[in-house]
Amino acid sequence: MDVVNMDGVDVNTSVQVKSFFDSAPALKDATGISNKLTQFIDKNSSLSGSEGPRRVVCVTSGGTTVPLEQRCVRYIDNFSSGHRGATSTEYFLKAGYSVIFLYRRGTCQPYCRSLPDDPLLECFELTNDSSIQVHEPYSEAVKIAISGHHEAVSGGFLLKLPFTTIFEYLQILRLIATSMKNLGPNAMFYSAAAVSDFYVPWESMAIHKIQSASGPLDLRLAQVPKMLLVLRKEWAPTAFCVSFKLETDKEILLEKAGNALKRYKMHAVVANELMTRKEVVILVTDSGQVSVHRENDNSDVESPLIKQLVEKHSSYIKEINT
Ligand code: 9Z3
Repeated sequence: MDVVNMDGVDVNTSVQVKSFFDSAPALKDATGISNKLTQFIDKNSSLSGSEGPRRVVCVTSGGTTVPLEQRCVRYIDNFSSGHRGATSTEYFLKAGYSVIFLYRRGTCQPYCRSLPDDPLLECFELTNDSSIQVHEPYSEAVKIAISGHHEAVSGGFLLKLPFTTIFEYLQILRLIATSMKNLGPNAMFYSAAAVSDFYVPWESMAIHKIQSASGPLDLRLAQVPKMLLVLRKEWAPTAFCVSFKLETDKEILLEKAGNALKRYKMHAVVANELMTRKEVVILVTDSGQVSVHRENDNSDVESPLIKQLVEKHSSYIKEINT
């Protein structure tokens, strides 16, 4: 039998969470991040849209790394490109939300999806008089990137916070969640980041570069505590919470997504399969499962997905407020 705290998190998870944070290396510039968050939330909570107070969504994006050494040379990583998070951010902004974009350094950024891999070198060229101009084939993509990004950031509607390791990710997520508490049901979490399931606890991690001369390496990885439940129950108890379930085996995807919905008390789980993730996702809620498809090869599955989530969020806010 699980022993459960007042807030619904089992005691075992609480102990693991406490030990994760107690032993994590201190977050660099925690005060600077907190100040940015306070400013962003204060500004946005005083704004209102056509449907009441402005809503704020935290979109997490890209994969966390697991360092193997404290003075890190090697780490475990995963495939996530950050495309889902960046694209979804654009659609949330379009829908009138403000977005806290918690992203893995170096991954895909909102409004930059149509730019080439090395935008600075490929999109710009030197003219004969040594000034810089946009290389014609990219002029439209560059305009979209600069104007979209500028409008969102200078308007105070987009706050971008980078992470690399699992330690940074979870520490920043906790800061975001606690600063969003005042927004009540107008807050949403959209957890598209691919979060490591296993990690090396800081205190049992080698300090220096692991030596290959010592022969084959045996590593014991601890399980990352199930933070979704803590997010939902302790850090942001009134927010609307959406998580993602990724599998490569279609047969187990929906069962796993259903389990996540119940276990972590999510309001919605987006189930996706690795190979088809850009074409179709399945939205799993208490009312059932709905397949969401992109309209054509040139459109984004995030467009209909965000539309459905915004509707569900509206119903949730209404229900809480009545
Ligand atoms: C997702 O499932 C995202 O949709 C993808 C997006 C990572 C597949 P890309 O960044 O890919 O566009 O290349 N994110 C959540 C993945 C995840 O780790 N979920 C955990 C799980 O499946 C729950 S937190 O157990």
